[in-house]
Amino acid sequence: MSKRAMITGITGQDGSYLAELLLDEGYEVIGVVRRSSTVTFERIAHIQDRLTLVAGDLLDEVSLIQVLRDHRPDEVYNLAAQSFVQASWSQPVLTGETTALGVTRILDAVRIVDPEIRFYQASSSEMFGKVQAVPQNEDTPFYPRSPYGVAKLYGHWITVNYRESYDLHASSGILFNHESPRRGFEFVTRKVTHGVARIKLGLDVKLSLGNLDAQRDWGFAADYVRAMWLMVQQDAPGDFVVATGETHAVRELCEIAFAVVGLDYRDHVVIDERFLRPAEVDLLVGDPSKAEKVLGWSRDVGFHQLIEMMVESDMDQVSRLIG
Ligand code: NAP
Ligand code: F7E
Repeated sequence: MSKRAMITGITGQDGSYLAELLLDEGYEVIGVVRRSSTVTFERIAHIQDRLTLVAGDLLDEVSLIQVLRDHRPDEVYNLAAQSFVQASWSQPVLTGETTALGVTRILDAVRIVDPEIRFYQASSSEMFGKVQAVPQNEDTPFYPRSPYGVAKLYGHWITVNYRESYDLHASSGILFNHESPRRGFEFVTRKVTHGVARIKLGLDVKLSLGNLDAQRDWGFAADYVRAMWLMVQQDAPGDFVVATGETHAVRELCEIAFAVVGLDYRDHVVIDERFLRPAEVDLLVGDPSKAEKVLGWSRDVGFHQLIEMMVESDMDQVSRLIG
């Protein structure tokens, strides 16, 4: 009999890649989607007829209990969140309700409906924030620097706590930044690759950005969802850093992305203070040794290849738009 997995956040970047992976592995996939006035299924349109989509919201525990009762999954992947760091300063309470307390709601729903369900929590390198060691691994102390980072830290510890309190098979993936052609437009990689395409195709001249000196460990989303699945397949649950082990500045991202289409970023990028953050995370670089050793995980796509892939995809997309 095929296994059944439930994904919250299935309409997001990671949800769409994870759904593809689980379908390929022969799972029946249930996607939890929140009600909105317009449909947000763009990223899963190509697989929608193979998914079961059900209504639920991380703000409403009863809805989560109901979908678990109705569909009785073997595995739950909690990817839903208010995931944009910058927005977490303008909506700190909503971010806390969704990204922090939402984790308790879904964990509690699992505990009530069937504590045998295996659980994955989407934790984040933003929990390291003002980093206390370089590179960061599972033992590095946390120091979050945004309401989002603080909320994710709560989500991480409540997952550990439910594992220890109720013996749940609950794992937490501490994932560093991961990107793809399906990344939201407000995140810096996609903002840059989409901006490059619009400039190259004559729709824009300038691209406004914030801090070009920030450094991130950027990987490819499709590689990272494989690590999520591997965590849930282990005999014992645990916490795992998933990263490339390399770090690059936003400036370098710009250099590479503009160069893909033969442009120099210095002719187009302007600094706009609106994109600076009240508190910045200056440097992130992860040590994925534990994931490599225990899960047998490794990444296929490197930074340069990732940015090229995103620029090429945005060139296609913007070209189609202008006909
Ligand atoms: P994303 O593209 O922003 O997707 C977020 C998903 O959460 C969307 O499907 C969204 O639904 C859903 N959602 C938001 N609020 C909800 C609510 N109240 N109830 C139910 N669903 C809700 O994020 P992502 O990049 O795929 O990231 C997936 C997860 O990994 C997130 O938890 C994120 O914080 C975490 N993470 C991401 C990264 C990264 O670099 N991408 C790194 C570490 C951790 P709508 O479509 O309706 O908005
Ligand atoms: O910013 C700088 C910005 O918004 C990266 C989320 O998936 O990864 C993501 O969080 C860096 C920051 O991602 C602009 O200041 C400069 O230093 O792409 P980002 P993030 O904040 O690292 C973590 C792991 C998550 O968990 C989150 O969910 O780029 N930056 N100029 C800019 N950033 C943006 N967005 N826009 C700019 O114009």
